[in-house]
Amino acid sequence: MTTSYRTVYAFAREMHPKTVKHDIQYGTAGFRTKASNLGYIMYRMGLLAVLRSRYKQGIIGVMITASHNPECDNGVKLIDPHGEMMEQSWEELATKVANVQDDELEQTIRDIVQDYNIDMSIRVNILIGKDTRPSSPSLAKSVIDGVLALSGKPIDFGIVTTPQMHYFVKCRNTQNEYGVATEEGYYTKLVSAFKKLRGDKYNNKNYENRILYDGANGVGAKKIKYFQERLGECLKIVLYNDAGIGTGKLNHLCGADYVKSQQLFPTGVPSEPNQRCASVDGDADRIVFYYNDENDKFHLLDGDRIATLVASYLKEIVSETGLDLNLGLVQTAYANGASTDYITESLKVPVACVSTGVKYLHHKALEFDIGVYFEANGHGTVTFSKNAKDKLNQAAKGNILTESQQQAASKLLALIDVINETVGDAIADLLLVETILHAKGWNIQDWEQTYTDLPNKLLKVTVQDRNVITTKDAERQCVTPNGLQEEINDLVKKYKRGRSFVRPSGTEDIVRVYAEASTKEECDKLAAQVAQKVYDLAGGIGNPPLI
Ligand code: G16
Repeated sequence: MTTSYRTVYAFAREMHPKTVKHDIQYGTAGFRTKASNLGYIMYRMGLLAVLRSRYKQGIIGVMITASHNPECDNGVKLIDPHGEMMEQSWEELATKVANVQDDELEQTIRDIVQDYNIDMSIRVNILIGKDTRPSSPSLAKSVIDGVLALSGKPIDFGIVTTPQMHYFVKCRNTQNEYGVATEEGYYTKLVSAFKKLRGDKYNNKNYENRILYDGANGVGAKKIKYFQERLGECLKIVLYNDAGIGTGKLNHLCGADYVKSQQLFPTGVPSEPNQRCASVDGDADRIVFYYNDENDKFHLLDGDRIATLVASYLKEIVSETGLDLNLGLVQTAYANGASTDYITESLKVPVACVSTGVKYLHHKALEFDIGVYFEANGHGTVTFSKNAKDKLNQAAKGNILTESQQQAASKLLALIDVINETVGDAIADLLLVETILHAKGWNIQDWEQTYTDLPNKLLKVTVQDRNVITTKDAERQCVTPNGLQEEINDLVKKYKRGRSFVRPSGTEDIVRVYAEASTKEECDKLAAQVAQKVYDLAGGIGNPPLI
């Protein structure tokens, strides 16, 4: 044991010395910064993963990715045994382990072992995956060194999507009950369920089985090919932005984050009037849909749209089963006001609002039998409680229900298998949306017509220290700097259906500004004015935002 702890410092000093003086924070989805600053953080997260694994007595996952960030960045997401993001109570420990000096690392590890009463003799496996960034292989090596320094066993899954890693972790921890913990197992589970639901009729009414897919030049482009092979004519996925490894174009002018935040058609995808398109992000955990109409006007169907489509469909099937299952939807402050109105007033589904970050949405969703959660940026999934699954399994088998109720229960069970319940999964979500559109016989315009989005705008403001901005009420209110919220309130009052909030990003070194209002002009103006206030009161640097 002592030897093992010594290795911790020896490896740190010799191979992974701390290179950054300032503290690096655990953000919305783990540590994320310039890849060149991350070697020692990765090593230390390898150590932490082993501690967490021994503490939880389960398999832990480490995913190396900076998702939507530019290619020069990288990051790390830790995955808990249920396949969810690491529990928040350990984020503080992660920050501590990441930032202590090299010669304090050994003692920090000792303290954690003691405080959490961790049995260091337990054999543990740590699953490691990475995205296509050129920096990822060497960072994976650092994680592996961390795992080995505490005598854990690293299992390298190579280049995979983030949601695949979450899936593998859950499968391993459930002894493959959730699915087989291999890429093949993942493809087979999703594709078989999708094909079962689709049947022989590939098109239905207004629905046509062809979609243009923007792979963001990342792992989402690599992995969709396995689906194309397996789906064949059943769903024609036409792939664009598949530049492969190291081309320097990851997420550049394409991908889900670009399309959502710029509200623009991505580069590299041909504009065919009224054709349904989808973009995923750099680690394929987010997806947004869109099309250009015959006048070349861009139409976006983001995470709010996916949430409403999924919730309305689930509500229908649940009612067809006749079962008593409570369905709820979870959003963040970024959710378009019109979507929230539609969910509460038309769908009559309860809505909860939580802070940004899948970790918050996921936990809230677990409170329902069926919890649908989506961030407006396209990150989300559906969770099903054990109670819901038990009832559905019984209903599908038993004789207590009518035939149509039994069929609805079987359909819902198949739908569960199209969904990756562990985390937002762009490709699983694509299959889910395609299944629902097919079932409804809808094209993308039919989907869009369910309600009208309020014009909305996202801006970024660079400030000296983004932490001067603190928030409350699920990030809808700004607490500091003093006076900023009052200024925002005064501005919002001037606009019909105006709403705006600001928050520090947890993945980029910027402050995010969101605004919505009844017209595009007013919305753009409100966003720019709020951004200017942030610049003035929160220590803006560089060029002031344009009004
Ligand atoms: C991560 C999180 C998301 C969050 C996004 C942006 O996504 O998983 O929940 O919405 O960052 O966060 P922030 O506004 O704090 O920068 P991804 O896809 O980049 O991993």
